Amino acid sequence: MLSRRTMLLSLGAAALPMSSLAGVKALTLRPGPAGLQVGGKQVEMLGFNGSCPGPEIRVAQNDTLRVRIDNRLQDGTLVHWHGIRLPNRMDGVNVLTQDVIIPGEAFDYAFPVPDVGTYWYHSHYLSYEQVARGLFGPLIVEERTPPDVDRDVTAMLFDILLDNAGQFDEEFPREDFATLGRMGNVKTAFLSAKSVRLGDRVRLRIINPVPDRIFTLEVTGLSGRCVAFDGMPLASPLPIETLVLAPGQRVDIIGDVIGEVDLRDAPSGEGLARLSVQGTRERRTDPVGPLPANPVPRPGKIAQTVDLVMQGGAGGGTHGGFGTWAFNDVSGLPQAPLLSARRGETVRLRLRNETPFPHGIHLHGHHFWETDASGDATYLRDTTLVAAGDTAEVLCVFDNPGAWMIHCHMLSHQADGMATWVRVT
Ligand SMILES: [Cu+2]
Repeated sequence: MLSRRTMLLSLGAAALPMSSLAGVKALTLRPGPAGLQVGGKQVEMLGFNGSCPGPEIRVAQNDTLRVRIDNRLQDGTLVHWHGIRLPNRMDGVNVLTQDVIIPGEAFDYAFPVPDVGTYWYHSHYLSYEQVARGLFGPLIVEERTPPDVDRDVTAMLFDILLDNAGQFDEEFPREDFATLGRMGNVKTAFLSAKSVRLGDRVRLRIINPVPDRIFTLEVTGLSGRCVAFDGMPLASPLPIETLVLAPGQRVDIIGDVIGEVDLRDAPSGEGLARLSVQGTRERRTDPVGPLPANPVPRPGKIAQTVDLVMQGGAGGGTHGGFGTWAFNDVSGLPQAPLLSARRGETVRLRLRNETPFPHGIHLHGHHFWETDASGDATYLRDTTLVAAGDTAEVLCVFDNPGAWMIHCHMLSHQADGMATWVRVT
Protein backbone atom coordinates (compact mmCIF):
# COMPACT_ATOMS: atom_id res chain seq x y z
CA MET A 1 0.00 0.00 0.00
CA LEU A 2 1.24 3.49 -0.81
CA SER A 3 2.01 5.80 2.09
CA ARG A 4 0.46 9.26 1.96
CA ARG A 5 3.89 10.74 1.31
CA THR A 6 4.58 8.44 -1.67
CA MET A 7 1.15 9.24 -3.08
CA LEU A 8 1.77 12.98 -2.92
CA LEU A 9 5.17 12.56 -4.54
CA SER A 10 3.79 10.43 -7.33
CA LEU A 11 0.93 12.85 -8.03
CA GLY A 12 3.37 15.75 -8.16
CA ALA A 13 2.04 19.09 -9.39
CA ALA A 14 -1.33 17.60 -10.31
CA ALA A 15 -2.17 17.34 -6.60
CA LEU A 16 -1.78 21.11 -6.11
CA PRO A 17 -4.90 23.25 -6.01
CA MET A 18 -5.80 25.04 -9.27
CA SER A 19 -4.89 28.51 -7.98
CA SER A 20 -1.23 27.61 -7.64
CA LEU A 21 -1.16 26.52 -11.29
CA ALA A 22 -1.70 30.10 -12.49
CA GLY A 23 1.30 31.00 -14.60
CA VAL A 24 3.10 34.03 -15.92
CA LYS A 25 3.31 35.20 -19.50
CA ALA A 26 6.24 37.55 -20.04
CA LEU A 27 7.18 39.50 -23.14
CA THR A 28 8.74 42.75 -24.33
CA LEU A 29 7.02 45.15 -26.69
CA ARG A 30 9.13 47.79 -28.44
CA PRO A 31 7.07 50.66 -29.81
CA GLY A 32 8.86 51.99 -32.88
CA PRO A 33 8.69 52.31 -36.65
CA ALA A 34 6.84 49.62 -38.60
CA GLY A 35 5.95 49.19 -42.24
CA LEU A 36 2.48 48.28 -43.43
CA GLN A 37 1.32 47.04 -46.83
CA VAL A 38 -1.75 48.98 -47.95
CA GLY A 39 -2.99 48.51 -51.51
CA GLY A 40 0.33 47.02 -52.64
CA LYS A 41 2.31 49.92 -51.20
CA GLN A 42 4.59 50.07 -48.17
CA VAL A 43 3.37 52.72 -45.72
CA GLU A 44 5.62 53.96 -42.90
CA MET A 45 3.68 53.50 -39.68
CA LEU A 46 4.36 52.83 -36.01
CA GLY A 47 3.96 49.46 -34.34
CA PHE A 48 5.29 47.11 -31.69
CA ASN A 49 8.35 44.95 -32.40
CA GLY A 50 8.28 46.18 -35.99
CA SER A 51 4.73 44.97 -36.55
CA CYS A 52 1.65 47.08 -37.32
CA PRO A 53 -0.77 46.19 -35.75
CA GLY A 54 1.26 44.94 -32.78
CA PRO A 55 1.64 41.21 -32.12
CA GLU A 56 -1.35 39.29 -30.78
CA ILE A 57 -0.91 38.57 -27.08
CA ARG A 58 -2.60 35.40 -25.78
CA VAL A 59 -2.73 34.69 -22.09
CA ALA A 60 -4.76 32.19 -20.02
CA GLN A 61 -7.42 33.42 -17.60
CA ASN A 62 -6.01 34.26 -14.14
CA ASP A 63 -2.42 34.12 -15.36
CA THR A 64 -0.25 37.16 -14.85
CA LEU A 65 0.74 39.15 -17.91
CA ARG A 66 4.13 40.85 -17.66
CA VAL A 67 4.97 43.24 -20.46
CA ARG A 68 8.06 45.41 -20.63
CA ILE A 69 7.42 48.45 -22.83
CA ASP A 70 10.80 49.47 -24.21
CA ASN A 71 10.18 52.84 -25.82
CA ARG A 72 12.04 53.15 -29.14
CA LEU A 73 9.92 56.07 -30.37
CA GLN A 74 11.10 59.68 -30.77
CA ASP A 75 8.25 60.59 -28.45
CA GLY A 76 6.93 59.56 -25.06
CA THR A 77 4.33 56.81 -24.85
CA LEU A 78 2.13 54.78 -22.51
CA VAL A 79 0.21 51.54 -23.01
CA HIS A 80 -3.37 50.98 -21.86
CA TRP A 81 -4.82 47.45 -21.61
CA HIS A 82 -8.32 48.16 -22.86
CA GLY A 83 -11.10 46.31 -21.02
CA ILE A 84 -8.87 44.46 -18.56
CA ARG A 85 -9.92 44.84 -14.93
CA LEU A 86 -6.43 45.43 -13.55
CA PRO A 87 -4.76 47.25 -10.64
CA ASN A 88 -4.95 51.02 -11.11
CA ARG A 89 -1.19 51.64 -11.35
CA MET A 90 -1.04 49.31 -14.39
CA ASP A 91 -3.72 51.20 -16.36
CA GLY A 92 -1.32 53.27 -18.47
CA VAL A 93 -2.90 56.71 -18.09
CA ASN A 94 -0.81 59.87 -17.99
CA VAL A 95 -1.22 61.97 -14.79
CA LEU A 96 -3.82 59.63 -13.23
CA THR A 97 -1.78 56.41 -12.94
CA GLN A 98 1.80 56.94 -14.13
CA ASP A 99 4.32 59.20 -15.85
CA VAL A 100 4.94 59.04 -19.57
CA ILE A 101 7.63 56.54 -20.64
CA ILE A 102 10.21 58.80 -22.26
CA PRO A 103 12.18 57.76 -25.38
CA GLY A 104 14.85 55.18 -24.55
CA GLU A 105 13.23 54.24 -21.23
CA ALA A 106 11.26 51.13 -20.31
CA PHE A 107 8.33 50.40 -18.03
CA ASP A 108 7.23 47.02 -16.68
CA TYR A 109 3.53 46.31 -16.61
CA ALA A 110 2.37 43.23 -14.64
CA PHE A 111 -1.19 42.24 -13.79
CA PRO A 112 -3.42 39.16 -13.56
CA VAL A 113 -6.19 38.84 -16.16
CA PRO A 114 -9.44 37.91 -14.39
CA ASP A 115 -11.78 37.75 -17.40
CA VAL A 116 -11.69 35.67 -20.57
CA GLY A 117 -12.41 37.36 -23.87
CA THR A 118 -11.31 39.73 -26.59
CA TYR A 119 -9.39 42.79 -25.44
CA TRP A 120 -6.71 45.01 -26.95
CA TYR A 121 -3.81 47.23 -26.03
CA HIS A 122 -2.95 50.64 -27.39
CA SER A 123 -1.02 53.83 -26.79
CA HIS A 124 -2.76 56.11 -24.30
CA TYR A 125 -0.41 59.05 -24.87
CA LEU A 126 -1.20 61.48 -27.70
CA SER A 127 -3.45 58.60 -28.61
CA TYR A 128 -5.34 60.40 -31.39
CA GLU A 129 -2.04 60.40 -33.24
CA GLN A 130 -0.19 57.32 -31.92
CA VAL A 131 -3.19 55.00 -32.40
CA ALA A 132 -3.82 56.46 -35.88
CA ARG A 133 -0.19 55.63 -36.69
CA GLY A 134 -0.65 52.01 -35.62
CA LEU A 135 0.25 51.67 -31.93
CA PHE A 136 -2.30 49.00 -31.01
CA GLY A 137 -2.68 45.23 -30.98
CA PRO A 138 -5.02 42.42 -29.90
CA LEU A 139 -5.00 40.94 -26.39
CA ILE A 140 -6.84 37.64 -26.04
CA VAL A 141 -7.58 36.04 -22.67
CA GLU A 142 -8.15 32.33 -23.23
CA GLU A 143 -10.49 29.99 -21.39
CA ARG A 144 -8.81 27.13 -19.48
CA THR A 145 -11.46 24.96 -21.15
CA PRO A 146 -11.96 26.57 -24.56
CA PRO A 147 -15.27 26.35 -26.44
CA ASP A 148 -15.49 23.72 -29.17
CA VAL A 149 -14.21 25.55 -32.27
CA ASP A 150 -11.83 24.58 -35.09
CA ARG A 151 -10.42 28.05 -35.67
CA ASP A 152 -9.99 31.15 -33.53
CA VAL A 153 -9.50 34.18 -35.79
CA THR A 154 -8.93 37.82 -34.87
CA ALA A 155 -10.05 40.69 -37.12
CA MET A 156 -8.58 44.12 -36.39
CA LEU A 157 -10.54 46.76 -38.28
CA PHE A 158 -8.48 49.62 -39.69
CA ASP A 159 -9.16 53.05 -41.12
CA ILE A 160 -6.17 54.98 -42.38
CA LEU A 161 -5.82 58.39 -44.00
CA LEU A 162 -3.29 58.32 -46.84
CA ASP A 163 -1.95 61.37 -48.65
CA ASN A 164 -1.50 61.72 -52.43
CA ALA A 165 1.81 59.85 -52.27
CA GLY A 166 0.09 56.90 -50.55
CA GLN A 167 1.81 57.61 -47.23
CA PHE A 168 0.33 58.28 -43.79
CA ASP A 169 -1.22 61.75 -43.95
CA GLU A 170 0.67 63.93 -41.47
CA GLU A 171 -2.06 66.57 -41.34
CA PHE A 172 -4.48 66.68 -38.43
CA PRO A 173 -6.90 69.41 -39.55
CA ARG A 174 -8.60 71.34 -36.77
CA GLU A 175 -12.07 70.80 -38.29
CA ASP A 176 -11.77 67.03 -37.78
CA PHE A 177 -11.50 67.48 -34.03
CA ALA A 178 -14.82 69.35 -33.92
CA THR A 179 -16.93 66.92 -35.96
CA LEU A 180 -16.91 63.14 -36.43
CA GLY A 181 -13.16 62.96 -35.87
CA ARG A 182 -10.38 62.07 -38.27
CA MET A 183 -11.75 59.70 -40.89
CA GLY A 184 -9.47 57.62 -43.07
CA ASN A 185 -9.74 57.11 -46.82
CA VAL A 186 -8.82 53.41 -46.78
CA LYS A 187 -10.89 50.98 -44.73
CA THR A 188 -9.64 47.45 -44.21
CA ALA A 189 -9.35 44.65 -41.65
CA PHE A 190 -6.36 42.55 -40.61
CA LEU A 191 -7.17 38.86 -40.14
CA SER A 192 -5.00 36.46 -38.15
CA ALA A 193 -5.80 33.68 -40.67
CA LYS A 194 -6.23 33.50 -44.44
CA SER A 195 -8.47 30.49 -44.91
CA VAL A 196 -10.91 28.13 -43.24
CA ARG A 197 -12.60 24.89 -44.23
CA LEU A 198 -16.24 24.64 -45.22
CA GLY A 199 -18.00 23.34 -42.11
CA ASP A 200 -15.38 24.64 -39.66
CA ARG A 201 -16.74 26.14 -36.47
CA VAL A 202 -14.97 29.50 -36.23
CA ARG A 203 -14.65 31.98 -33.43
CA LEU A 204 -14.23 35.39 -35.03
CA ARG A 205 -13.07 38.16 -32.72
CA ILE A 206 -13.72 41.59 -34.24
CA ILE A 207 -11.95 44.60 -32.69
CA ASN A 208 -12.44 48.26 -33.64
CA PRO A 209 -9.14 49.93 -32.67
CA VAL A 210 -9.38 52.94 -34.99
CA PRO A 211 -9.33 56.47 -33.56
CA ASP A 212 -12.71 57.81 -34.64
CA ARG A 213 -14.71 55.72 -37.12
CA ILE A 214 -17.82 53.83 -36.04
CA PHE A 215 -17.84 50.69 -38.19
CA THR A 216 -21.12 49.20 -39.38
CA LEU A 217 -20.32 45.69 -40.57
CA GLU A 218 -21.88 42.83 -42.42
CA VAL A 219 -20.40 39.39 -41.86
CA THR A 220 -21.41 36.74 -44.37
CA GLY A 221 -20.40 33.08 -44.75
CA LEU A 222 -20.84 32.21 -41.09
CA SER A 223 -23.98 30.64 -39.64
CA GLY A 224 -24.00 31.13 -35.89
CA ARG A 225 -24.35 33.67 -33.13
CA CYS A 226 -22.77 36.73 -31.54
CA VAL A 227 -21.49 35.38 -28.25
CA ALA A 228 -19.68 38.31 -26.59
CA PHE A 229 -19.53 42.11 -26.52
CA ASP A 230 -16.38 43.88 -25.30
CA GLY A 231 -14.97 40.55 -24.12
CA MET A 232 -17.94 39.63 -21.94
CA PRO A 233 -20.02 36.55 -22.87
CA LEU A 234 -23.70 37.21 -23.64
CA ALA A 235 -26.15 35.27 -21.46
CA SER A 236 -28.25 34.72 -24.60
CA PRO A 237 -26.26 34.73 -27.85
CA LEU A 238 -27.71 37.01 -30.56
CA PRO A 239 -28.22 36.49 -34.29
CA ILE A 240 -25.41 37.75 -36.51
CA GLU A 241 -26.99 40.84 -38.01
CA THR A 242 -25.46 44.15 -38.96
CA LEU A 243 -22.81 44.84 -36.33
CA VAL A 244 -22.09 48.34 -35.07
CA LEU A 245 -18.70 48.83 -33.44
CA ALA A 246 -17.76 52.17 -31.93
CA PRO A 247 -14.03 52.84 -31.51
CA GLY A 248 -12.79 50.55 -28.72
CA GLN A 249 -15.64 48.01 -28.97
CA ARG A 250 -15.38 44.28 -29.75
CA VAL A 251 -17.77 41.55 -30.88
CA ASP A 252 -17.12 37.79 -30.76
CA ILE A 253 -18.96 35.54 -33.18
CA ILE A 254 -19.03 31.74 -33.18
CA GLY A 255 -20.38 30.27 -36.39
CA ASP A 256 -20.06 27.46 -38.92
CA VAL A 257 -18.49 28.23 -42.28
CA ILE A 258 -21.12 28.01 -45.04
CA GLY A 259 -19.14 29.94 -47.67
CA GLU A 260 -16.32 32.43 -48.00
CA VAL A 261 -16.34 34.60 -44.90
CA ASP A 262 -16.59 38.27 -45.83
CA LEU A 263 -16.38 41.32 -43.62
CA ARG A 264 -18.02 44.20 -45.43
CA ASP A 265 -18.49 47.85 -44.59
CA ALA A 266 -22.30 47.99 -44.67
CA PRO A 267 -22.85 51.63 -45.76
CA SER A 268 -20.54 51.37 -48.81
CA GLY A 269 -20.72 47.63 -49.44
CA GLU A 270 -16.90 47.70 -49.59
CA GLY A 271 -15.10 44.46 -48.72
CA LEU A 272 -12.75 44.82 -45.74
CA ALA A 273 -11.35 41.28 -45.47
CA ARG A 274 -12.07 37.72 -46.56
CA LEU A 275 -11.40 34.26 -45.17
CA SER A 276 -11.26 32.00 -48.21
CA VAL A 277 -12.49 28.42 -48.13
CA GLN A 278 -10.00 25.58 -48.51
CA GLY A 279 -11.18 22.06 -47.78
CA THR A 280 -14.21 20.72 -46.03
CA ARG A 281 -15.19 19.10 -42.77
CA GLU A 282 -18.46 17.71 -41.54
CA ARG A 283 -20.55 20.46 -40.01
CA ARG A 284 -21.51 20.18 -36.34
CA THR A 285 -25.17 19.63 -35.54
CA ASP A 286 -25.23 21.24 -32.09
CA PRO A 287 -26.24 24.92 -31.98
CA VAL A 288 -23.89 27.64 -30.73
CA GLY A 289 -24.64 28.17 -27.05
CA PRO A 290 -23.63 30.80 -24.50
CA LEU A 291 -20.09 30.94 -23.10
CA PRO A 292 -19.59 30.86 -19.31
CA ALA A 293 -19.91 34.30 -17.69
CA ASN A 294 -16.92 36.20 -16.31
CA PRO A 295 -16.73 36.92 -12.55
CA VAL A 296 -18.15 40.46 -12.81
CA PRO A 297 -20.45 41.54 -9.95
CA ARG A 298 -24.16 42.13 -10.70
CA PRO A 299 -25.57 45.59 -9.89
CA GLY A 300 -26.92 46.00 -6.35
CA LYS A 301 -28.97 48.79 -4.79
CA ILE A 302 -28.18 52.07 -6.59
CA ALA A 303 -26.11 54.23 -4.22
CA GLN A 304 -25.96 57.32 -6.42
CA THR A 305 -27.02 58.62 -9.82
CA VAL A 306 -24.54 60.84 -11.65
CA ASP A 307 -25.03 62.79 -14.88
CA LEU A 308 -22.35 62.91 -17.54
CA VAL A 309 -23.40 65.56 -20.05
CA MET A 310 -21.63 65.59 -23.41
CA GLN A 311 -21.27 69.10 -24.82
CA GLY A 312 -19.74 70.97 -27.71
CA GLY A 313 -18.57 70.20 -31.23
CA ALA A 314 -19.33 72.10 -34.43
CA GLY A 315 -22.85 73.51 -34.14
CA GLY A 316 -23.13 72.10 -30.63
CA GLY A 317 -23.62 75.38 -28.79
CA THR A 318 -21.58 76.88 -25.98
CA HIS A 319 -20.41 75.30 -22.73
CA GLY A 320 -18.15 76.20 -19.82
CA GLY A 321 -15.02 74.33 -20.95
CA PHE A 322 -11.97 75.72 -22.78
CA GLY A 323 -11.86 72.99 -25.44
CA THR A 324 -14.07 72.09 -28.37
CA TRP A 325 -15.76 69.41 -26.28
CA ALA A 326 -16.70 69.13 -22.63
CA PHE A 327 -18.26 66.87 -20.02
CA ASN A 328 -20.41 68.81 -17.51
CA ASP A 329 -18.93 72.17 -18.60
CA VAL A 330 -15.32 71.06 -18.14
CA SER A 331 -12.82 70.27 -20.92
CA GLY A 332 -10.06 67.82 -20.03
CA LEU A 333 -9.29 66.12 -16.71
CA PRO A 334 -10.68 68.21 -13.84
CA GLN A 335 -9.06 68.45 -10.38
CA ALA A 336 -12.10 66.85 -8.78
CA PRO A 337 -13.46 63.54 -10.04
CA LEU A 338 -16.83 63.20 -11.77
CA LEU A 339 -17.83 60.98 -8.87
CA SER A 340 -16.40 59.26 -5.82
CA ALA A 341 -17.62 55.75 -5.05
CA ARG A 342 -16.97 53.49 -2.12
CA ARG A 343 -15.67 50.12 -3.19
CA GLY A 344 -18.54 47.83 -4.19
CA GLU A 345 -21.08 50.63 -4.70
CA THR A 346 -23.48 50.47 -7.63
CA VAL A 347 -23.70 53.79 -9.49
CA ARG A 348 -26.17 54.76 -12.20
CA LEU A 349 -24.48 56.93 -14.81
CA ARG A 350 -26.80 58.98 -16.98
CA LEU A 351 -24.99 59.69 -20.24
CA ARG A 352 -26.65 62.69 -21.90
CA ASN A 353 -25.44 63.53 -25.37
CA GLU A 354 -26.30 67.19 -26.05
CA THR A 355 -24.03 67.38 -29.10
CA PRO A 356 -24.87 66.83 -32.79
CA PHE A 357 -22.45 63.85 -32.96
CA PRO A 358 -22.33 60.30 -31.57
CA HIS A 359 -19.84 59.46 -28.81
CA GLY A 360 -18.40 56.16 -27.57
CA ILE A 361 -17.94 56.47 -23.83
CA HIS A 362 -15.22 54.26 -22.30
CA LEU A 363 -14.64 53.59 -18.60
CA HIS A 364 -11.30 52.24 -17.39
CA GLY A 365 -10.81 49.40 -14.89
CA HIS A 366 -14.44 48.24 -14.95
CA HIS A 367 -17.20 47.02 -17.21
CA PHE A 368 -20.69 48.47 -16.82
CA TRP A 369 -24.16 47.27 -17.73
CA GLU A 370 -26.08 48.92 -20.49
CA THR A 371 -29.78 49.11 -19.63
CA ASP A 372 -33.07 48.81 -21.50
CA ALA A 373 -35.98 51.28 -21.44
CA SER A 374 -37.18 49.95 -18.07
CA GLY A 375 -33.72 50.41 -16.53
CA ASP A 376 -32.86 46.70 -16.40
CA ALA A 377 -29.30 45.56 -17.07
CA THR A 378 -28.73 44.15 -20.57
CA TYR A 379 -25.13 43.91 -21.85
CA LEU A 380 -21.84 44.24 -20.03
CA ARG A 381 -19.54 46.59 -21.91
CA ASP A 382 -16.54 48.83 -21.35
CA THR A 383 -17.49 51.24 -24.15
CA THR A 384 -21.02 52.36 -25.01
CA LEU A 385 -22.18 54.29 -28.02
CA VAL A 386 -24.53 57.22 -27.37
CA ALA A 387 -26.20 58.70 -30.47
CA ALA A 388 -26.53 62.46 -31.02
CA GLY A 389 -29.23 63.88 -28.76
CA ASP A 390 -29.72 60.58 -26.89
CA THR A 391 -29.55 59.71 -23.22
CA ALA A 392 -28.34 56.30 -22.07
CA GLU A 393 -28.16 54.91 -18.56
CA VAL A 394 -25.51 52.44 -17.46
CA LEU A 395 -25.03 50.69 -14.14
CA CYS A 396 -21.55 50.14 -12.76
CA VAL A 397 -20.39 48.28 -9.68
CA PHE A 398 -17.25 50.24 -8.78
CA ASP A 399 -15.26 47.47 -7.14
CA ASN A 400 -11.76 48.35 -8.35
CA PRO A 401 -9.99 50.99 -6.19
CA GLY A 402 -8.15 53.85 -7.81
CA ALA A 403 -8.44 56.83 -10.13
CA TRP A 404 -10.06 55.69 -13.37
CA MET A 405 -10.44 57.65 -16.55
CA ILE A 406 -13.77 57.92 -18.35
CA HIS A 407 -13.58 59.44 -21.81
CA CYS A 408 -14.91 59.50 -25.32
CA HIS A 409 -13.09 56.82 -27.35
CA MET A 410 -13.35 58.96 -30.45
CA LEU A 411 -9.75 59.93 -29.79
CA SER A 412 -10.05 63.32 -31.54
CA HIS A 413 -12.85 64.18 -29.10
CA GLN A 414 -10.83 62.96 -26.12
CA ALA A 415 -7.85 65.07 -27.27
CA ASP A 416 -10.02 68.17 -27.39
CA GLY A 417 -11.79 67.91 -24.04
CA MET A 418 -13.93 64.79 -23.61
CA ALA A 419 -12.25 63.23 -20.60
CA THR A 420 -12.89 63.04 -16.87
CA TRP A 421 -12.25 60.52 -14.08
CA VAL A 422 -13.84 58.68 -11.18
CA ARG A 423 -12.39 57.81 -7.79
CA VAL A 424 -13.05 54.46 -6.11
CA THR A 425 -11.96 54.12 -2.45
CU1 LIG B 1 -16.87 61.73 -28.79
